[in-house]
Amino acid sequence: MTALFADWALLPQGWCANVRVEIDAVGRIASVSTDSHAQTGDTRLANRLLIPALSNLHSHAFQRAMAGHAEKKASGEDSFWTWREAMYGFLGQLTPEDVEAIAAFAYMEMLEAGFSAIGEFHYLHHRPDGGSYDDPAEMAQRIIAAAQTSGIGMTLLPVLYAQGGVDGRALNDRQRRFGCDMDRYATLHGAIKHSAADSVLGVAAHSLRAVPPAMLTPLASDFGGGPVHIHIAEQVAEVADVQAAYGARPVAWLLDNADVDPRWCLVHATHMQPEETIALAKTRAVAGLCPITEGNLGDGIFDGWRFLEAGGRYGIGSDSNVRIDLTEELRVLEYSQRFQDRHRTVMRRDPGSVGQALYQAAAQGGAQALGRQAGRIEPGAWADLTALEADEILPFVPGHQEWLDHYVFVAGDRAVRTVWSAGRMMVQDGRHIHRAKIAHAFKQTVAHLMEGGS
Ligand code: NGQ
Ligand code: ZN
Repeated sequence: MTALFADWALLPQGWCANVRVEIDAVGRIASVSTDSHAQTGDTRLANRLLIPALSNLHSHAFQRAMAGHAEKKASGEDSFWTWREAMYGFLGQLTPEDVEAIAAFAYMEMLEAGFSAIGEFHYLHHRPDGGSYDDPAEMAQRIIAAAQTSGIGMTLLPVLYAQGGVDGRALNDRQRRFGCDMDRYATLHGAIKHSAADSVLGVAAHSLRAVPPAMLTPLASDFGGGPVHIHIAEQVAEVADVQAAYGARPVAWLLDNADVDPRWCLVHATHMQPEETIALAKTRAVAGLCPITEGNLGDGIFDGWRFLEAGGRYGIGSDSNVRIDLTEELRVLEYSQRFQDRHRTVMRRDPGSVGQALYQAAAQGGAQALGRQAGRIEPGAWADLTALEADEILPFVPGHQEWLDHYVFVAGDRAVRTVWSAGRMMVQDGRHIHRAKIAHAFKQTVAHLMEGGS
């Protein structure tokens, strides 16, 4: 048993003083006491604010290595769909070794940003020609290995990708690395299950474009009771495609044709009619918002206020990993609402700190989406914790307690000092404890990818 002692900690009931958190041998919180005293051997978190670390609910780790390489203007109109072509071109050359090095680097940056767990929406399964690796779960093993190297908590979401569009067209050459029919998917999922003991294992449908209706129910019901994720309504063109093919918009169609419940996470619930927004909120499923990527790709803006009013749950994901910045995700979420609604303080219903409302909603929604007991500092939860530097949260006035507004809106990620995932202290003084090694491997990987002419 180890114990942390913090002057201030954000507990489910609010900010509490002199908090002692005991962590057991497997990394769960054993006890939390307030108005307590430090004991000999406790780790004293002097001048720190202890908060639950966040679960990042959506990532394609490999895309980290193309960050900054798709921002050049070419002739013609650039869109999500032209970006996707660039992304396909990039992933075509990736080997399992490349994926492992890139993912470890992305996960390291996530930990440094204050994310203690990741939901990897993993679809890069096969060889470039579409054939299986000798171990069909080779790529998934690399993702798991990267999580272990970095120390981040993993929820692995092997993705079913079966067709090239809502009309049932075949995968194109560049999509072959993703493709599975139901049998191949079952083999893959079974192989992953054997090696993912430390991870939460869920399922994912890539999108309504890539998974035909008949496969959705077996996908959600035949692979255990873990999380179910799907890209749902990111682009207006996909909304129009689904509407034309199935007679309803993606969110409305899904709610009518699948048992959407709290296991589900609808990633990019961007384009919804008011009725869809309200109906989604009522399912208690999580809306997976990826504000930085959604801005980067020109997706559109989520209907935050209506969703919140209806009691909706959400979390945040770093998706394309073009920039890994936890507080920027929350700021872009709130600011996109302000741009859209021409109001302020949108993402909170009752009076109080907006930063805290954003942070706590994302902590709880993220943990729910990852099937991870986390997001709150309470006994039984994983010790997923972040210690912020109080001197970065200026003006730090005890008793004022709008500290997360200063963290989210003003200081940003630089306030993060120490991060634990399941009790493992992976970030100290703002830097990952294995940064040099992981960064070196990433740099070499990127160098050889550039030589390869991407
Ligand atoms: C993905 N990313 O699977 O990586 C997608 C692009 C698609 C985002 N949607 C490909 N942000 O949706 O077809
Ligand atoms: Zn995605």
